[in-house]
Amino acid sequence: MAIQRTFAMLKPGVLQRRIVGDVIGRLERKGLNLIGLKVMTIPPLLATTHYAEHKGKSFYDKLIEYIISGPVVAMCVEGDEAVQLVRRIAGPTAVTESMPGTIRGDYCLHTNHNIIHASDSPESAERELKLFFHPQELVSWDDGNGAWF
Ligand code: FUP
Repeated sequence: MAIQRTFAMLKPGVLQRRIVGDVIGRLERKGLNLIGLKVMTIPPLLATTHYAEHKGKSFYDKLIEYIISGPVVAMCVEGDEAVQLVRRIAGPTAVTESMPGTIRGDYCLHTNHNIIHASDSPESAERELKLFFHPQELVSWDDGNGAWF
Protein backbone atom coordinates (compact mmCIF):
# COMPACT_ATOMS: atom_id res chain seq x y z
CA MET A 1 0.00 0.00 0.00
CA ALA A 2 1.20 3.50 -0.73
CA ILE A 3 -0.15 6.79 0.54
CA GLN A 4 -1.26 8.80 -2.47
CA ARG A 5 -2.85 12.16 -3.12
CA THR A 6 -5.49 12.46 -5.80
CA PHE A 7 -7.50 15.24 -7.35
CA ALA A 8 -11.28 15.07 -7.37
CA MET A 9 -13.76 17.68 -8.51
CA LEU A 10 -17.51 17.95 -8.09
CA LYS A 11 -18.73 19.39 -11.37
CA PRO A 12 -21.25 22.21 -11.98
CA GLY A 13 -24.70 21.37 -10.64
CA VAL A 14 -23.55 19.43 -7.58
CA LEU A 15 -23.68 22.53 -5.38
CA GLN A 16 -27.09 23.49 -6.79
CA ARG A 17 -28.43 19.95 -6.18
CA ARG A 18 -27.17 20.22 -2.56
CA ILE A 19 -25.53 16.80 -2.63
CA VAL A 20 -21.98 17.96 -1.86
CA GLY A 21 -22.18 16.57 1.67
CA ASP A 22 -23.32 13.16 0.55
CA VAL A 23 -20.65 12.84 -2.12
CA ILE A 24 -17.81 13.97 0.14
CA GLY A 25 -19.24 11.83 2.95
CA ARG A 26 -18.71 8.73 0.82
CA LEU A 27 -15.00 9.53 0.58
CA GLU A 28 -14.79 10.24 4.32
CA ARG A 29 -16.60 7.04 5.26
CA LYS A 30 -14.16 5.05 3.17
CA GLY A 31 -11.40 6.36 5.43
CA LEU A 32 -9.79 8.77 2.99
CA ASN A 33 -8.55 12.14 4.23
CA LEU A 34 -9.79 15.38 2.73
CA ILE A 35 -6.68 17.59 2.71
CA GLY A 36 -7.68 20.32 0.23
CA LEU A 37 -11.04 21.85 -0.61
CA LYS A 38 -12.30 24.91 -2.47
CA VAL A 39 -15.31 26.25 -4.30
CA MET A 40 -14.35 27.96 -7.54
CA THR A 41 -15.47 28.78 -11.04
CA ILE A 42 -12.99 27.37 -13.51
CA PRO A 43 -11.44 29.96 -15.85
CA PRO A 44 -11.59 28.85 -19.54
CA LEU A 45 -7.79 28.52 -19.80
CA LEU A 46 -7.66 26.20 -16.80
CA ALA A 47 -10.53 24.14 -18.26
CA THR A 48 -8.77 23.65 -21.61
CA THR A 49 -5.47 22.83 -19.88
CA HIS A 50 -7.11 20.33 -17.55
CA TYR A 51 -8.94 18.56 -20.40
CA ALA A 52 -6.19 19.00 -23.05
CA GLU A 53 -6.10 15.24 -23.76
CA HIS A 54 -9.67 15.43 -25.09
CA LYS A 55 -9.11 18.31 -27.54
CA GLY A 56 -10.54 17.37 -30.93
CA LYS A 57 -12.94 14.73 -29.60
CA SER A 58 -16.64 14.97 -30.41
CA PHE A 59 -17.61 15.81 -26.82
CA TYR A 60 -14.79 18.31 -26.15
CA ASP A 61 -16.59 21.61 -26.82
CA LYS A 62 -19.61 20.61 -24.71
CA LEU A 63 -17.29 19.36 -21.95
CA ILE A 64 -15.49 22.72 -21.72
CA GLU A 65 -18.78 24.63 -21.92
CA TYR A 66 -20.20 22.52 -19.08
CA ILE A 67 -17.18 22.60 -16.77
CA ILE A 68 -17.02 26.43 -16.82
CA SER A 69 -20.82 26.84 -16.56
CA GLY A 70 -21.00 27.09 -12.77
CA PRO A 71 -19.06 26.65 -9.56
CA VAL A 72 -17.21 23.40 -8.88
CA VAL A 73 -15.80 21.91 -5.69
CA ALA A 74 -12.11 21.06 -6.11
CA MET A 75 -10.61 18.57 -3.68
CA CYS A 76 -7.43 16.81 -2.76
CA VAL A 77 -7.96 13.42 -1.14
CA GLU A 78 -5.19 11.49 0.56
CA GLY A 79 -4.89 7.88 1.65
CA ASP A 80 -3.63 4.41 0.81
CA GLU A 81 -4.19 3.84 -2.92
CA ALA A 82 -6.30 7.00 -3.04
CA VAL A 83 -6.10 7.37 -6.83
CA GLN A 84 -7.69 4.04 -7.65
CA LEU A 85 -10.07 4.09 -4.69
CA VAL A 86 -11.60 7.46 -5.59
CA ARG A 87 -12.00 6.29 -9.20
CA ARG A 88 -13.82 3.19 -7.95
CA ILE A 89 -16.08 5.18 -5.64
CA ALA A 90 -16.86 7.58 -8.52
CA GLY A 91 -17.69 4.73 -10.91
CA PRO A 92 -17.00 4.30 -14.63
CA THR A 93 -17.16 7.26 -17.02
CA ALA A 94 -20.22 6.02 -18.93
CA VAL A 95 -23.32 6.27 -16.77
CA THR A 96 -24.71 3.11 -18.35
CA GLU A 97 -21.70 1.25 -16.87
CA SER A 98 -21.67 2.83 -13.41
CA MET A 99 -23.38 0.62 -10.86
CA PRO A 100 -25.69 1.81 -8.08
CA GLY A 101 -23.56 2.43 -5.03
CA THR A 102 -21.06 4.46 -7.01
CA ILE A 103 -21.40 8.25 -7.15
CA ARG A 104 -22.03 8.29 -10.88
CA GLY A 105 -24.28 5.23 -10.60
CA ASP A 106 -26.44 6.91 -7.98
CA TYR A 107 -26.62 10.47 -9.24
CA CYS A 108 -26.11 10.67 -12.99
CA LEU A 109 -28.35 10.13 -15.97
CA HIS A 110 -26.04 11.40 -18.71
CA THR A 111 -22.34 10.70 -19.24
CA ASN A 112 -21.58 14.31 -20.21
CA HIS A 113 -22.91 15.46 -16.82
CA ASN A 114 -21.40 12.71 -14.69
CA ILE A 115 -20.89 15.05 -11.70
CA ILE A 116 -17.43 14.06 -10.51
CA HIS A 117 -13.93 14.06 -11.91
CA ALA A 118 -11.23 11.90 -10.34
CA SER A 119 -7.62 11.61 -11.52
CA ASP A 120 -6.99 8.41 -13.45
CA SER A 121 -3.35 7.80 -12.43
CA PRO A 122 -0.78 9.08 -9.93
CA GLU A 123 0.82 11.09 -12.75
CA SER A 124 -2.51 12.74 -13.66
CA ALA A 125 -3.16 13.42 -9.98
CA GLU A 126 0.15 15.24 -9.62
CA ARG A 127 -0.46 17.30 -12.76
CA GLU A 128 -4.06 18.16 -11.86
CA LEU A 129 -3.30 19.01 -8.23
CA LYS A 130 -0.67 21.47 -9.43
CA LEU A 131 -3.22 23.09 -11.74
CA PHE A 132 -5.86 23.57 -9.04
CA PHE A 133 -3.97 24.02 -5.75
CA HIS A 134 -1.00 25.89 -4.37
CA PRO A 135 1.12 23.54 -2.22
CA GLN A 136 0.24 25.51 0.91
CA GLU A 137 -3.47 24.87 0.30
CA LEU A 138 -2.98 21.14 0.96
CA VAL A 139 -2.92 20.26 4.63
CA SER A 140 -2.09 16.68 5.57
CA TRP A 141 -3.44 15.55 8.91
CA ASP A 142 -3.60 12.41 11.00
CA ASP A 143 -6.32 11.49 13.49
CA GLY A 144 -4.70 8.25 14.58
CA ASN A 145 -7.64 6.26 13.22
CA GLY A 146 -5.82 4.69 10.28
CA ALA A 147 -5.73 1.25 11.85
CA TRP A 148 -9.54 1.12 12.18
CA PHE A 149 -10.23 1.40 8.48
P1 FUP B 1 -13.16 10.26 -16.63
O1 FUP B 1 -11.68 10.08 -16.44
O2 FUP B 1 -13.97 9.09 -16.10
O3 FUP B 1 -13.69 11.58 -16.14
O4 FUP B 1 -13.42 10.23 -18.19
P2 FUP B 1 -12.69 10.93 -19.40
O5 FUP B 1 -11.43 11.64 -18.99
O6 FUP B 1 -12.57 9.92 -20.51
O7 FUP B 1 -13.76 12.01 -19.87
C1 FUP B 1 -13.82 13.26 -19.26
C2 FUP B 1 -15.22 13.75 -19.32
O8 FUP B 1 -15.63 13.91 -20.67
C3 FUP B 1 -16.25 12.81 -18.72
F1 FUP B 1 -16.33 12.91 -17.40
C4 FUP B 1 -17.50 13.20 -19.43
C5 FUP B 1 -17.01 13.64 -20.80
N1 FUP B 1 -17.23 12.59 -21.80
C6 FUP B 1 -18.35 12.68 -22.60
O9 FUP B 1 -19.14 13.61 -22.47
N2 FUP B 1 -18.55 11.69 -23.53
C7 FUP B 1 -17.70 10.65 -23.69
O10 FUP B 1 -17.95 9.79 -24.55
C8 FUP B 1 -16.56 10.57 -22.87
C9 FUP B 1 -16.35 11.56 -21.92
